[in-house]
Amino acid sequence: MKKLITALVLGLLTTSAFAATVPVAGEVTKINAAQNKITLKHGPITNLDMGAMTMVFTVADPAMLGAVKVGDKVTFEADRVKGKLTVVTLTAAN
Ligand SMILES: [Cu+2]
Repeated sequence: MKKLITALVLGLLTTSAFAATVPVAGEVTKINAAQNKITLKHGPITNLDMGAMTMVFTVADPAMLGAVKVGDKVTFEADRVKGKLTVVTLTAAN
């Protein structure tokens, strides 16, 4: 029984809700400043259990959108914030 409980605790600790964000490579395909959103073609996001795809994210800070433009290669970190998939850091790759 003790082993089972330990396994359950370890299982909880390894779910994505507890995982730290990791840097991900992406490319900006669309910027929607009015809605505070950015579309990124991105590689796998391990902390969100997500494979490579193109999708829309909310940005944590509207100023992020002024620092990049469509076509830019970027490095970003994403997390689930208040139920929304959110870009929490964003930097142009070069
Ligand atoms: Cu995605």
